[in-house]
Amino acid sequence: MSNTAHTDPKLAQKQAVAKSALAYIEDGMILGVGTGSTVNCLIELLPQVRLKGAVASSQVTEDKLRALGIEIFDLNAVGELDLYIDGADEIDAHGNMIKGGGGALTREKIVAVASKRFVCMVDDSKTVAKLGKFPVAVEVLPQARSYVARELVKLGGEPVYREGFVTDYGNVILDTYDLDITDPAELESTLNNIVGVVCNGIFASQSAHIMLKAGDDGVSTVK
Ligand code: ABF
Repeated sequence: MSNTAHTDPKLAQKQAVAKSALAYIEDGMILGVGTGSTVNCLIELLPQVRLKGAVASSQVTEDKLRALGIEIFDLNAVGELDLYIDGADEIDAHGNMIKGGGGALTREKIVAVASKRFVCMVDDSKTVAKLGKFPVAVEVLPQARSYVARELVKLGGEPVYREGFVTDYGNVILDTYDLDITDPAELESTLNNIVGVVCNGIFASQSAHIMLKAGDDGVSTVK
């Protein structure tokens, strides 16, 4: 058996962008922390800053933060957060994003909407002129799965059931390909209006305020 470890070709960019995100963290704050491999690079750096604690956007993130001794707060107990830092699967020039490849979209959206500022960290594979190559994750109540799938087809999408995956809230995910995302905010709202949909992976109403974009030449900031 080969012992060649799988290496992420974008790891260096993820580490660089995570390092630059540290500049947005203030002493003593309660930080909203996202989910994914880019955020994992940030979590590794958090012992360098002085946080009061964190609100986590997934159980996986929560476990990693606890392992570092960072106190976890319930969002209901802390009110509005000053800052949420997360990654994305795709982001356009306006800060609209597709998120949810990791399946934590609902909790991510809740923490994002409860935060004053959203800083999104991406490597150069994530920036797009128009959203939509990456499938839109639609979190659905299990009983509504077939109905919602038919509605997504009517919208021109091709939903694929994410088999063997259950969200932190006990729901299922339909990864939906081929949606026309000309107007991200409108499609986000249309998807939310389908009965049985809990949340969808278009983040237009919660677009990023600041995009930190890593490239081979360093990290640039788009506001
Ligand atoms: C999360 O992290 C998700 O919304 C998105 O799917 C993912 C990006 O992950 P990675 O940083 O591993 O590319 O925020």
